[in-house]
Amino acid sequence: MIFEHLRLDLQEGILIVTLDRESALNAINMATMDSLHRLFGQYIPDHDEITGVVLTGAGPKAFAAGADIKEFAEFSAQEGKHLSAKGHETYFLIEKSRVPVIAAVNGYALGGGCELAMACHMRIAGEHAKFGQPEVNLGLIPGYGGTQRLIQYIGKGKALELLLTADLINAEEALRLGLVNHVVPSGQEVETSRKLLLRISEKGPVAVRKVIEAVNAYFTEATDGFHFEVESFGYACGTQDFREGASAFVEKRKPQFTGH
Ligand code: DAK
Repeated sequence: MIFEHLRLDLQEGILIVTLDRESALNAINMATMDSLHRLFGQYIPDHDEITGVVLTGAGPKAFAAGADIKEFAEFSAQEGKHLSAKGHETYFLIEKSRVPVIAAVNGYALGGGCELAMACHMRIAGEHAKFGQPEVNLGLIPGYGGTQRLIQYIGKGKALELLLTADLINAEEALRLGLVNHVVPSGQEVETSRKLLLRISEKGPVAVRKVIEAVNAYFTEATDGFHFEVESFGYACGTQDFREGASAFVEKRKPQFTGH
């Protein structure tokens, strides 16, 4: 499968995905969106050897400086709506991925780029990273979930402030607000993310998947997250992974999970 504008590198089960349009600060054009859609919709689900994904941007300046302004500048209302729906679909595929996805934010994460980072399960920021939703500067609103996910991380008041002023925040402020999980020295974003995912890859794969699903359930309209947790707990109790995890504890050894 060919993924335009993406570079892939599989290391010890962790897939490093690099947005590869450095000359445009990795701005997300339609081809990139299509690649992300196929990657998370088909490729990753079809490859069981992938236990985690790191998403980052090429070069030292940007994770992604937004949707590609040059491409969407001439869009009609109908085209805009269509593209927004496609973006939502893609970002939901990331959020619902069976394996954890970490955004390694190595610079600007603006507009559609910030929205992409927010669709990931966790964010590790380099110390020079900058975050923002500057759409109102262009007479637009976020079109890839920014109005919804920013609230989930930083709360309504602060989200409204950032969305309405288009102000950018630095990595430390993003950490303070709860938008990112950790801030690391520039250049160490990917390695820190990879190590975190390697630790998670030692856990029971079914449990990891069910935790992601249960946390997502909290934010899914008409889904009772507590009920979902009860069902998922029961499911996990019936797995070989749980037998193995419990036996390994009793026998004082490391568990060998199979994901069944
Ligand atoms: N799109 C296209 N090209 C971009 C870009 C972007 N978002 N951001 C940067 N570039 C390009 C620049 O045009 C420049 O290209 P050349 O002129 O060299 O050809 C190159 O990347 C380097 O950028 P700069 O020369 O500007 O670099 P600086 O270091 O001086 O400034 C900057 C860095 C990040 C502050 C600046 O590039 C900047 O302000 N960029 C734009 C940030 C921004 O406003 N991003 C867009 C947010 S709005 C939609 C759904 C979603 C969205 C839109 C529509 N639909 C469903 C239709 C989302 C919209 C957004 O993301």
